Amino acid sequence: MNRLIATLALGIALAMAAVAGAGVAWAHATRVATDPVQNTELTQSPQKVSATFNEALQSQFAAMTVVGPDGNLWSTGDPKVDGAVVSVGVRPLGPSGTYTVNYRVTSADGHVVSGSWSFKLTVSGTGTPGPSASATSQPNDGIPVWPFFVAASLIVAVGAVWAVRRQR
Ligand SMILES: [Cu+2]
Repeated sequence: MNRLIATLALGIALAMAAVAGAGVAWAHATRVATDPVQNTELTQSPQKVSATFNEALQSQFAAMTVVGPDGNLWSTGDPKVDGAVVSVGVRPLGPSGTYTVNYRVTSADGHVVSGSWSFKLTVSGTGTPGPSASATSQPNDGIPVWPFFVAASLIVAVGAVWAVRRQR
């Protein structure tokens, strides 16, 4: 009886691990393009930045920020989702250097997709920044959930093996 329970537990653990793993690899939205293109060198501020995905995004819960070389926020307003494109407005930029766009969006399948890319401003602008980015939470600070599923599955599997051994 104990062996049956242990086998069942092991089966469930493996199934959970498979589902968690598959969820990562399956059909959530992948980024196919950005504007500006990654590592582009610009002499002028873009009016907005955008990322295009391979499928329509959910319009809720989108986050997108632009953080400058000074550590300040240079994005302005709320991010906008339009089909497969998420964008946010950009202030007139300030110091030359690397600006990083961080985003977090929700796929049609419910999975949260986050990431970032950077572009360079080669000529300093005269814009004034928003608040310090460290004072606000950045979109891709989010911790992916699936490692916890895998960890939980492993714990169950180890417990199952232990239960089987104990019987001998
Ligand atoms: Cu997905």
